[in-house]
Amino acid sequence: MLRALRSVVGEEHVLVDPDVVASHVVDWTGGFVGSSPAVVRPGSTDEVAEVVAACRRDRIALVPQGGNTGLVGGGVPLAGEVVLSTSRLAGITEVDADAGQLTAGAGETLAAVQRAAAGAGWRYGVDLAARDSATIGGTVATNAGGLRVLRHGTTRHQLLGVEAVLGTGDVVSRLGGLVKDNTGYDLAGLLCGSEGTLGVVTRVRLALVPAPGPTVTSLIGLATVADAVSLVGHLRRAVPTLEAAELVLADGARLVAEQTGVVPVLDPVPPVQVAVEAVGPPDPTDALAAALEAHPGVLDVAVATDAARAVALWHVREAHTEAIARLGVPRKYDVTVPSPRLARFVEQVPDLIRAVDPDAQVWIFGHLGDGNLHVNVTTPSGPGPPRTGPLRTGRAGVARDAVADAVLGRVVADGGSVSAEHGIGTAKRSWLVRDRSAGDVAGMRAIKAALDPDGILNPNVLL
Ligand code: FAD
Ligand code: 2HG
Ligand code: ZN
Repeated sequence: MLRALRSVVGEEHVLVDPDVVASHVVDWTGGFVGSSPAVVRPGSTDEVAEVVAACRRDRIALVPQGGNTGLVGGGVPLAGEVVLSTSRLAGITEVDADAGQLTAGAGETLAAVQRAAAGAGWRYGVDLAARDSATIGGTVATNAGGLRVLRHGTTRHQLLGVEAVLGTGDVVSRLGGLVKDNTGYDLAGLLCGSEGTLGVVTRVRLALVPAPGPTVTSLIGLATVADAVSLVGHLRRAVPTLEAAELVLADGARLVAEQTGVVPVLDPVPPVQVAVEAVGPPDPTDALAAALEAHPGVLDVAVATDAARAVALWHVREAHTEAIARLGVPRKYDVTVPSPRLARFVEQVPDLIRAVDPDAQVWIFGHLGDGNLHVNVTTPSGPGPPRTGPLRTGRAGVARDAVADAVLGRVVADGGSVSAEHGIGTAKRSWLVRDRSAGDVAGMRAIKAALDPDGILNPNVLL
C-alpha cells in the first residue's frame, strides 16, 4: 500500500516517521488519540483521485485532514486509517473582484481566504477563532458556522461550487461560480457538512460579501440570559447590519481572565455579557448607542470603534476555548436551542450535569444570535484517558455518556439540534439517530452507500 501511495504522490509526501505522524493522530482537544501507518499528502485533485482509487482497490480506509482543529474527533484516525492531509492542496486563484468570488485550494487556511477577499475589496463571510489553522476545505466539510452567521449564514451559504473526489474515485467539479445553477443535484451543498464521509474536497468556489465600512463593537453587561435574548432581538430590529451577538457568562469571563492574565473589560464582571458587532456604511455607532439606551436590561457597556480596541473587547469571548483547554481535556457539547427555551436551558443544564457528575465544572458560551450554545464540561480531577477508538467505553466513557444524556437529551426534548456547527464526528455518532428521524438516517445511509460504496472515507464518522 505504501508503495502504491508513494508512486502517486512521491516518496517525500508519504510520511511514516512516528514523530511526524504523531501530530496527525491526536485532535485539538487531546480527547481523541488514534494511530496511523502513514500520512499521505497529495498535491492535486488528480493525485487525490489516484490515492482514493488505490485505497478503494485495497479497502484501505482514509481520514481526510485539514487543519485538525475539529472538535468532534472527526479528523483523526481512531482505527488505524491512513490520513489524507490536504496541506498541499493550496493556492487562491481566480479572484473575481467584479463578481465578488474566489477559488481556493482546500488546504488554504480560513485566514488566507479572508486576506485574499480583503485584498480584492471584499470580505469572506465566515470567521472563527481557529482561523489561522482551520482550512477552507475543513470548514466546508464541517459547514462551519462561527461569529458572523447572524448576518451572512454558515459556510454553506458562501459556497458556489466545489471540486472533490468521491469515495468512488470519481471527480466532481463545478467551479464556474454560477449564482443560479439548477442543473441537477447540488453536489456542493451535499458535500458541505458531510464531514469527509462522502468525498475529499480539493477546491472550492466562494461568494464574498461587501467589505465592512465603519465598524462598532460593544460588550454589554446584563443581569440574566433572558435579558440577553431580549436584547439581541431588539438589536436585530434596531441595527439591521448587526453581524455578531455572542454570549459570555460570568464564570467563563473570570476563567478567561485567570488563564490569560488579561484584566476584564467590564469590571466588576456582570452575570451575563453580550459581545456585538455591527458594520457600516452608514456608521452604525449612533444606532447601536440609541438601541442600547432604549433597552431596560443593559447594566454596563464598553464600546470600540477602532480595530485594536475591538480585539480587546472580543478577547473575553474568543479566548474561551483556549482558557477551558488549559483546565484539561473538556467534553464539548455544541448545540442549538430554540430561542424561547434558551434562557431556561442555560439556567438548568449545569444542575442536570452535576446530578450525574457532581464534580463537573460547566462552562457555557456561544453564538446567541443564532441560538448556538457551547456547553463545555471539565472535571477538576481530569477527564480520564483519551478516546483511542471510536466506541471506547470504560469509566471515563460511562461518565461521558451520562453527561451527554443530560445535555443532549435536554436539547432533543427542547426541539434543538445536538450538533449546531462542529458536526457529529465520532463524538456524537450515537446521537444522530436520537436527533434525526429513521427516514432521515436511511436517506443519509443511501447517499453514503452510493458515493462511498466501500465505506473507505471516514468510516467512523457520522453514520
Ligand atoms: P479538520 O479538523 O482537519 O477536519 C474536520 C472534519 O472535516 C473531519 O471530519 C475531516 O475528515 C473533514 N475534512 C477536513 N478537510 C476535508 C476535506 N478537504 N475534504 C473532506 N473532508 C475534510 N467551528 C465552528 O463551526 N465555529 C467556530 O466558531 C469554531 N471555533 C473554533 C475555535 C477554536 C479555538 C477551535 C480549535 C476550533 C473551532 N471550531 C469552530 C472548530 C473547527 O475549527 C472547524 O470545525 C473547522 O471547520 C475545521 O477545519 P479543519 O481544517 O481544522 O478541519
Ligand atoms: C467557538 O464558538 C467555537 O468559540 C469553539 O465553536 C467552541 O470550544 C468550544 O466549545
Ligand atoms: Zn462556535
